[in-house]
Amino acid sequence: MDTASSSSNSTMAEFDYLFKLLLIGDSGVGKSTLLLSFTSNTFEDLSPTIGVDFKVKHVTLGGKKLKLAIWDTAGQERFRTLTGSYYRGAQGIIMVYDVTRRETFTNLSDIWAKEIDLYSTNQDCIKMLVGNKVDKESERVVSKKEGIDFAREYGCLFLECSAKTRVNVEQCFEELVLKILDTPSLLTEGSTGVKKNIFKEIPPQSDASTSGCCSW
Ligand SMILES: Nc1nc2c(ncn2[C@@H]2O[C@H](COP(=O)(O)OP(=O)(O)OP(=O)(O)O)[C@@H](O)[C@H]2O)c(=O)[nH]1
Ligand SMILES: [Mg+2]
Repeated sequence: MDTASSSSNSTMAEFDYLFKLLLIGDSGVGKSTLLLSFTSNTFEDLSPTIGVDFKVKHVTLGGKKLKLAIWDTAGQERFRTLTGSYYRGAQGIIMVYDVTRRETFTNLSDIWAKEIDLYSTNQDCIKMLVGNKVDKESERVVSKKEGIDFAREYGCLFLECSAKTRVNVEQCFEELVLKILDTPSLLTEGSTGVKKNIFKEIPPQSDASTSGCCSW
């Protein structure tokens, strides 16, 4: 694993924060294509993901140098028990559906929101809802308003995009990351970016009954 070269001198560090982001959603909605589009600016017809995949991208946003570790999970049900463990410690989760396939949208509440409740360990983790494949406008069956309403109900950010034409692809990741940067608890507790507090010192005069060992 890469680490920042110094936790005390951020100008020397490779990055200020490491953020773990996770892509979830039904098989075929375009998670891997979206990730490829974001990290390599290319479009390829990909095969379904086996288990999980992983890509890294360095960006500078909000004046911070960031290392994004983006985990791309398989949507196929047979991998579900495996992918659950990858929610741990994620600061951001992108839920993707396909605007041309209604079941991928209904499964957000039937499956994916429940998976987040079950497996996510960061209470303040930022969620982003993404409706993909807007280039296929004539085949659209899920309206933008339905996406907005879902996002409002579940407390998510929301965007529609096309991994194929790259419309809104960067915005999906950037809006999510800016919101993470705006959430202090995610910068101190969940982030391992500057290797802070890995070996936490015992606070002076700690009271064992109130300062548990498992606060993060
Ligand atoms: N037209 C169009 N096709 C897309 C878009 N994004 C993905 N696709 C296509 O949709 C299919 C599935 O894309 P993937 O990225 O493999 O889907 P996935 O969500 O990673 O699927 P799993 O790995 O099985 O969970 C591929 O044939 C892609 O080329 C898009 O924005 N527009
Ligand atoms: Mg995939």
